[in-house]
Order: sequence, then structure tokens, then C-alpha cells
Amino acid sequence: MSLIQEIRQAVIDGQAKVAVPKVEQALAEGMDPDVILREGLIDAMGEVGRLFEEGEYFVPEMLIAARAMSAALELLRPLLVEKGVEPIGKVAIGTVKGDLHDIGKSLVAMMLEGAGFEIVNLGVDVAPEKFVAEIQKGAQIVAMSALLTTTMPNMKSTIEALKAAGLRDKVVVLVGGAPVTQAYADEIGADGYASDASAAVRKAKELVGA
Ligand code: B1M
Repeated sequence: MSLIQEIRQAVIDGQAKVAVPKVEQALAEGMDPDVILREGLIDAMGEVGRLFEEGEYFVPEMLIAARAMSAALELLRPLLVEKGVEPIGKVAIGTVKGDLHDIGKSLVAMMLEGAGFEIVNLGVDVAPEKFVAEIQKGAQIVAMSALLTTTMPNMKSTIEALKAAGLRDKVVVLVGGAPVTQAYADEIGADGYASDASAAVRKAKELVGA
């Protein structure tokens, strides 16, 4: 197995303790950080998404793989910035106001990062104004998560706040979370809905034409 395949496999297996030194070795051997990112990390997360969709992986496997990817990505991040590798797009992601559920949103954020998006993770209990402020700083995608039926309406409030700020036409809005449906996304005027983290990656790419 080549070094790049070993990196890819370590991420698929969720072994951060293997992935990180392998990435260090690859960099020491002069491998292009962009190749490590695309063929090692991003490709691995694509495979993880596939395994999840086929029911071979569940949320815990997806989480540890995402963590291994994030740990390895930390080594590449400064080199990629230096090299000027363009992210696919900038995503402002958060769990909506009043909602403290963090895990699914963080998983979506990690998978999007693994797919090549730049992520601004606004955390949980994110007020509409906070999303608006991040769009004013240049994010192109608003990604909102809600786990409670009582907080879902805050997705609509955020879309209304974007409209009030004159920003609605400049961004794409992606929504998800256990109680959210495609019908609800349509009702509130979101651009896309995804049922899980790997579907969120597919939908975000589709929305930005990547
Ligand atoms: Co809460 N909680 N919780 N909870 N909690 C649920 C959601 C609940 C369904 C449990 C139940 O009653 N069966 C219920 C909601 C009922 C409803 O509204 N329909 C509930 C409740 C009622 C509450 C409280 C009100 C309880 C109380 O205090 N009385 C309270 C609310 C607090 C608040 O937010 N204001 C509360 C609190 C909590 C904890 C803080 C204790 C904890 C969260 C800890 C944390 O996140 N750090 C918690 C937990 C853990 C859960 C359950 C058990 C698990 C949620 C989770 O992490 N799932 C949950 C029951 C359940 O879901 N079975 C429950 C794993 C995660 C990977 O999945 O978040 O669905 P999920 O994300 C998925 C998809 O939904 C999707 O992709 C993810 C990965 O596949 N997705 C997106 C998510 N966001 C997306 C965004 C996208 C696209 C896809 O695009 C942007």
C-alpha cells in the first residue's frame, strides 16, 4: 500500500494516531499538501460517507473518522493557506437559536470541511443576527441545524433576517436536523435540505455548482 493509501485508510478507520504521523511523513518526503488533502483526506471522507449510506458505518464510526481527518487536516491547514489552495466555498454553520444540540451539526461541519469547504462554526444557540454578520464577512452558505421542533422556526427567522439585511440573494441556505424535512425546507424558503452529514456534503456541492 502506498503512503497516500495508508493515510486514506487510517482516516477511514478513524485512526488519528496513525493518520497524523503518516501525514507528517508524507510532508517530510516532499509530498504536495494538496495531493495529501484530495487523495488522502477528502477521498477518505467520501468513502466514509459511502459506507454510512450503505449502512456499514454508523454515526460513531463517522465521527471518529471525521476527527482523524480533522487532526490530519490541522497539519496541512497552514501549508494549504500558504499555497493558496482555494476552498470550494465558505460555510457559516450553526445550530439555531434556543437549540443546544451540537453533535450532528459538528459532524456536518467536519464532513463539509473534509470535502474542501472553509468552515466558520458558529456553535449552538446561534441568533439570526450572528448568521447575518458572518455572511457580511463573506460566507456564501448558511448551514443551519435544529434538533427541536420548538427551535425549527428559528431557521425561518434567520432567512427573514437575511432578507431584511438584503443578503438573501447572495447566499445559499442549507438546513437539516432530525425533525427537519424537505417539505419544511421548501415551506421556509431554504435552498436545500439534507438528512445526514454525507447528504449535506452532496447538497452543498450541488448548491455551489462544485
Ligand atoms: Co435533546 N432532544 N434535548 N439533548 N437529544 C432530542 C433531540 C429528542 C428527540 C429526544 C427525545 O425526546 N426523544 C428531543 C426533541 C423532541 C422534539 O423536539 N421533537 C430532545 C429534547 C426534548 C431535549 C430537551 C428539551 C430536554 C429537556 O431539557 N427537557 C433539551 C433541549 C436543550 C436545548 O437545546 N435548548 C435537550 C438537551 C439535550 C442534551 C444537551 C442533554 C444533549 C445534547 C448534547 C450535545 O449536543 N452536546 C441531547 C441529546 C444528546 C439528544 C439526543 C439523545 C441525541 C442527539 C444527537 O446528538 N444525535 C436526541 C434524541 C435522538 O436524536 N435520538 C435528543 C446524534 C447526531 C449525530 O444526530 O443531531 O440528528 P443528529 O444529526 C444528524 C442529522 O440530523 C443531520 O446530520 C447529522 C449526522 O447524520 N443533521 C444535518 C443535523 N444537522 C444538520 C444540518 C444540515 C444537514 C444535516 O445542514 C445544515
